[in-house]
Amino acid sequence: MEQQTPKVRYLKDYLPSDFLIASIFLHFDLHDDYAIVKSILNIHRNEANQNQLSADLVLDGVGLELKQILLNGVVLKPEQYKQDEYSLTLFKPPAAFSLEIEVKIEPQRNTQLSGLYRTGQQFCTQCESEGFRRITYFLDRPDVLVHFTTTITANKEQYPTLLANGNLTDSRELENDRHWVKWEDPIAKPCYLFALVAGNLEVLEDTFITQSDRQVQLKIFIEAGKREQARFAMSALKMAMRWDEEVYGREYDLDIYMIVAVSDFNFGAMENKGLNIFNDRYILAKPETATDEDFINVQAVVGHEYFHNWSGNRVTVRDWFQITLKEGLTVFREHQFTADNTSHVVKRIQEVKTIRSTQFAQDASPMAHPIQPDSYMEVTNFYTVTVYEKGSEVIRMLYTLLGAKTFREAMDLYFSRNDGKPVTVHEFVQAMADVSQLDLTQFKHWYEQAGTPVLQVQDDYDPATQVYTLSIQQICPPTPGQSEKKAFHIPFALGLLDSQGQELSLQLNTETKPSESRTRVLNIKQFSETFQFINIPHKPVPSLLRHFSAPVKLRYDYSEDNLIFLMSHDPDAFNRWDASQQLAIRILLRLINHHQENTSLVVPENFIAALEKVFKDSNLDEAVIAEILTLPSENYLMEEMAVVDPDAIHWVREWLQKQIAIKLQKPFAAYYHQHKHLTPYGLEAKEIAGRRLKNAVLSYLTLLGGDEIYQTCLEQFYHANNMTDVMGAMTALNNVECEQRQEAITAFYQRWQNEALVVNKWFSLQAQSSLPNTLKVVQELVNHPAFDLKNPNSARSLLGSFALGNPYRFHQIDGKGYTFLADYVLKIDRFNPQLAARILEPLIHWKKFAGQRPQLMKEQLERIAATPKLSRDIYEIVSKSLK
Ligand code: B3K
Ligand code: ZN
Repeated sequence: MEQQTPKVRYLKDYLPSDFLIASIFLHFDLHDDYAIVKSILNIHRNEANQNQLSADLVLDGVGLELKQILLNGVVLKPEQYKQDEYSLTLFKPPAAFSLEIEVKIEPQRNTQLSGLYRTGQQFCTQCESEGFRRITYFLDRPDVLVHFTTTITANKEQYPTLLANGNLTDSRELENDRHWVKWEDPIAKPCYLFALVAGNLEVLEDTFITQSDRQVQLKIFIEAGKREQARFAMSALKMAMRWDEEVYGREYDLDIYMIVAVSDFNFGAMENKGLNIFNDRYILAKPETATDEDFINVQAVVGHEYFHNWSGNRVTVRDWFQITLKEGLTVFREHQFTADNTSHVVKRIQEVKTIRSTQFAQDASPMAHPIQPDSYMEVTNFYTVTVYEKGSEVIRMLYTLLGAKTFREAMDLYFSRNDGKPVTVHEFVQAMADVSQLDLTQFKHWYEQAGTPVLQVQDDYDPATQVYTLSIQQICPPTPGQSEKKAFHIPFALGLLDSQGQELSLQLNTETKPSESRTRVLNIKQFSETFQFINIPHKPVPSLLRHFSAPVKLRYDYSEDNLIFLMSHDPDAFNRWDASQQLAIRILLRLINHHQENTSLVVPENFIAALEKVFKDSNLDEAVIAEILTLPSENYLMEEMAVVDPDAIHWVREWLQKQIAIKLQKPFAAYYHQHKHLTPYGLEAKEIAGRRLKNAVLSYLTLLGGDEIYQTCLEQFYHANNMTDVMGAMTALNNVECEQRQEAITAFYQRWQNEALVVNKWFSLQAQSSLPNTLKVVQELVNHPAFDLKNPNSARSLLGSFALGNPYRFHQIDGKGYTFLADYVLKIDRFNPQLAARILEPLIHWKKFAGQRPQLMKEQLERIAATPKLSRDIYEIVSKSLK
């Protein structure tokens, strides 16, 4: 590779900053084609730092045009400092001093959406992780906490709304149609939490009374005309504020909380202190344009960013190796919040699906990393499903080990002990250990070791002694840089069922009496362990890894009969679903084998009969029924195969779906016709579940083909009073070549062409079709007038949906999908590396595929690697993938 190899940063090299900044006065002078940023920094040496390595002060800065620099009011001479592409070094400054810096930047040319940039007619910022250095010279690291005062001037007509963190303390009119505002943030923060917004925005306002009776002003800023669409987000915000008080005792600390929705944003949203900036897809929602899932996501992301105010902002991170300290914890809190407001079982099922279909894959890839990585080239590559979702699973395990009450006490201690400090995962685990008195030394391996442990379980029942023995082995596969693993501490939840499906009481041979709960958590700490349950009258059926009590792969040789038994009898609804998944996987893998060997496929009557029983079980939540009826995704199946054959996976999965549809046509049709009638749209869990099952059933029925059912889809499409049902009909039609599909696609665009977020659904749907011409369609859609490669939502809806959401067509054997993706990765890398890195992801798993695919994928990776001037983001992923 020709480019300069980016530097690798190591956790072990962490050193505190030699200098600290007590306060910054920041002034922004905004113009359409440039901005002047003046700052006054009050700097002093870090007395606490014994190392005192450098006498020089090195400030971070990228893409800045330095206009002026003064130390204690005196202009610096050229020999007193030096500048390079990434920094400004001051030679031997005094122990305490003020530094005045003036730089010029060009936000309108900032296409990577990091730092200060333009979106539509607005200015906004994104500083995490290292965006602040694109605004001015600074110590751009999270362990430097600073008091911010921000002033802004801009044209009054174009930018009537001027926002920054904290409280608005002053404002005035200026000459030449300009105005000036002053914002002061009373709470010291790292610069990654800085935010500024300027624009002509509408606002939705409300208030919240905190538990200690303080009034907080709430404001959500949106583009003109969209106020109504922010109401749901506002109610979600108030729910989140109340929930955090009730569940964690956490109260909001400032007098104002603002959210701004923008349409160009690299990810979901950002928790800037008092001024969240959101991707508008997680704010705007109305029934005609947002699906049930969209509504739930809005609630989740609004909650997530709000919860960061304590887990992330008040207690922040020492360095960027600690992302999971705030993200894993905040995802866990967000999941609890969503579960409390929807359904615990359904929410858990969805979390586990994400872990199994995407996180397990990452853990088995060349980019595998522990939730606390020990090195990186580009930190933005580490905002991953591992750091976030597996990070949340690790917190959940602590929650399981400590129990709700002790966990809450430990959280209280964590917050009070570390308030206002930048800390590491160590401080978090320490608070958990101190309160619970548990030894968590071994548990910490979850933070340090990558890879998905496999739990191999064997059992034995002795009728003579009535002892049931479980032998458990954990195997921890090697990952890049970690060939040997230490044993994990794994909480393993299980129940034992008798032949009627009743839960047996559980007593280990080491215990004097049975435990109260019928779900028992075993602590697995060795590579190999045995547990004996006594007084078990008959051979039980084990219900293992309940609620997915640890992010592991469970291997236990269930008979199909046992899985069917669990599917219909486990009192634990989550494990009913999980049994259906295990059985489906087993059947699908067997069918795939037969398909590859060209032997004829035998319909799994027992499985389909079990599905029918579940479908007719009136005691079960309809959303859980829908989940059980949904076969494991192609991505999850890919994870379960040693050599992945995407064609066989797709073909067999569809074949099995058809068999289910044939057998259950009658009850499905009856259900659909009973439930198709319009009712007013509502977001109660029951209403959402009803739509979910109705649309699942419609998809099955559509697989059977025929004009009549296609027409039924079209009717639902035209008559629906909400986007969930519109999309349900479109999804059902999406994989069949028929007039009705074409009609729906055309009509959908006609109707929604002015709503960018809805047009993205239209792109996404077409990109996910299994029809043979999908790649061609995607290649045409990139030239569609509504497609905007520079807008991350738009780019992801088409390119991401195709490459990540449509493995069958992306991995088509001629390799054209790979070339197409690589072309776009290179194109996007030139203007937005973070976006390019996300799109590149599917190519990194090249080694595990069947046929010529590995070779073809590798060629594209090599082509990317050989391209000059790659970003650090792409360089890191490509070079690690090719190792
Ligand atoms: N903390 C941000 C993510 C920042 C990503 C930077 N590349 C949003 C969140 O997780 O809440
Ligand atoms: Zn977060």
